[in-house]
Amino acid sequence: MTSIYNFKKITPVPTGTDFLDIILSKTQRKTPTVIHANFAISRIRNFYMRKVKFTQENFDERLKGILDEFPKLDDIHPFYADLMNVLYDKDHYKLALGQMNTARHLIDQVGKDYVRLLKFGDSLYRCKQLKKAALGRMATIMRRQKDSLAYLEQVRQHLARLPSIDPNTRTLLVCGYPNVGKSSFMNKITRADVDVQPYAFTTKSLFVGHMDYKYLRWQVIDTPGILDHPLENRNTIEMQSITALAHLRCAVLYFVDLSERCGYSIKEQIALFHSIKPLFANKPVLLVVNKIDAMKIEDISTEDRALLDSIVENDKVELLGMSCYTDEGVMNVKQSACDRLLQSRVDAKMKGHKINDILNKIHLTQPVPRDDNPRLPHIPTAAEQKPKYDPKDPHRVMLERDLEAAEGGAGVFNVDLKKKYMLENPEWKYDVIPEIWEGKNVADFIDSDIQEQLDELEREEERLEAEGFYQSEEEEMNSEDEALEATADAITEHTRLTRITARLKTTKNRPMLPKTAIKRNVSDMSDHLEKMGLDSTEARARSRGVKRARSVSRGESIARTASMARQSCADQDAQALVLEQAWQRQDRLAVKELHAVVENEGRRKKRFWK
Ligand SMILES: Nc1nc2c(ncn2[C@@H]2O[C@H](COP(=O)(O)OP(=O)(O)OP(=O)(O)O)[C@@H](O)[C@H]2O)c(=O)[nH]1
Ligand SMILES: [Mg+2]
Repeated sequence: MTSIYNFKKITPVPTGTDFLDIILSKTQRKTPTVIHANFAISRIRNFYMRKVKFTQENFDERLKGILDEFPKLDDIHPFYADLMNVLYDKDHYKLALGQMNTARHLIDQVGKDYVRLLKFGDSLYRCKQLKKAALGRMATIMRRQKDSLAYLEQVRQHLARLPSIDPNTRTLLVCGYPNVGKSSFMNKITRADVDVQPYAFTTKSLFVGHMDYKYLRWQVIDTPGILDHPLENRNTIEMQSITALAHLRCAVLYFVDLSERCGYSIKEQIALFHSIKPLFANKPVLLVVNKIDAMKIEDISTEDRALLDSIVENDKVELLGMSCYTDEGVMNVKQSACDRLLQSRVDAKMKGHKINDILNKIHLTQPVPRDDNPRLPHIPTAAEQKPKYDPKDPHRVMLERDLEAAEGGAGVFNVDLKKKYMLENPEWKYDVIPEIWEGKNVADFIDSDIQEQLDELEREEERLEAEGFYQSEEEEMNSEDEALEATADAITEHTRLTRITARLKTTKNRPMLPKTAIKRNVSDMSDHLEKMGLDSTEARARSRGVKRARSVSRGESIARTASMARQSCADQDAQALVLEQAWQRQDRLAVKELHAVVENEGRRKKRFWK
């Protein structure tokens, strides 16, 4: 059974000095360490700012971790909240966590302030001093928290050892005066192992044990003994029992020791019952009289008997006797408690709202008798008379398992199948079955009408042959068809090969050639065109035109540089030349472009000289 609160997984809280060591060494390890006065000041500032920020973030992260992991008293089940209040003092606990929170904010502020100051640091020395001051102030804040840290670590260790009590499950709670035998009962019915000693207050905290009843899991809580005095005078040990009684929905087993060997009189024990009775409200209560081996209920004085009876009558409590020594009545107490708790849980659920939703889904079918014939259960007489199997009885019916054990166990023993053969004469069971008998194969005679079946098959065969069933229907292929088939094969083969070569060509990982490396000149193109029977003069003229135009645009980019002025004369010459050539070719488009370029150029140059 898992607790809903995982108090066992809280990370250990380091002591004050350890906390500082962890954070500062982390800063040392995780931030750069080499800086030089000759470096640019912005670099020096960044170097120290990073250190301050990193340290502050680490403090923040660690402190936030503590704040998040420790349970918040307002968020957890009231049982745990009260138990923590009893054990660690709610105010102290909240104060410690509050101080952690304050320290976190103060450190954040220090970090922010010093990062701001570092922005104005004008030398390596000054920046270093600022960083030192920032880390020093953070350390001072943290050093002041050493008591809170130590306290929180103690709380963590104790929380981890708390029993995992599930406040919402079926629970039996054992309570009563000290030394009355509560832990003895707990050890009897659960798998727990609680210390049992003949003196009071052996059990000093809550213990939880688990058991099964009616295929359900139950938790049994053993509580420390309670004395009968006002609530204010109760110590931490007793208060744990009171907390459990107050907050857990459970069946209460109030233990009394009528023999008074526990050291407390019957009157005191009954008085305690009455004083803690308000805590039993809405819970099934059982008054368990323990140690009946030492003193029976009937043997007590009439005065004490009257006290017991008054409880039973007035408070609707069940009185049960038992003894952990003789085991008398222990199971009875367990079963009664479980049954009463189950009943009360069912009653509580029946009163709730949810029950209607569930009841709507349940349909109970009642079979209607089809006639008046009585159909009583029937056990065959043979089954009834069969002796009951008893492994200790030497005359018992031997099972296969017994035989196996007797004859060498599993792996050695072989199951005897022949023993179950059903034959005319049971004596034949173990006879050897021959394969050849009087010169004939026994297998031939297993199928008695085999000859007739064979004859039948042969007759059918003859009939089929006569009908021409097996005559070949294949026609001879003529030479034309053969040629067609050969061509089809050749085509298929060719397609297959083409597909393979194409696939080889388009392999993804082939080395890519840059476009510039693939040299294709105009003469290649014209050759190719002419080979195809086309006229290439026009294409050649066009390609030349484009080339010239590009060279101008390259000039354009050169002119953009700072050496524009120096280049301009040469460019102008080149432009003039190109223009002339273009005019000659009557390439109007190119001329238009060139005009635009030249104009642009002129404008830019003007701007440049300005
Ligand atoms: N004669 C007799 N003695 C018993 C019986 N059950 C428990 N005892 C003895 O009573 C003493 C106290 O038993 P515990 O089980 O430790 O009692 P407790 O109520 O858990 O005591 P605290 O933990 O101190 O509150 C032990 O010496 C047991 O041996 C019983 O049925 N008969
Ligand atoms: Mg005990």
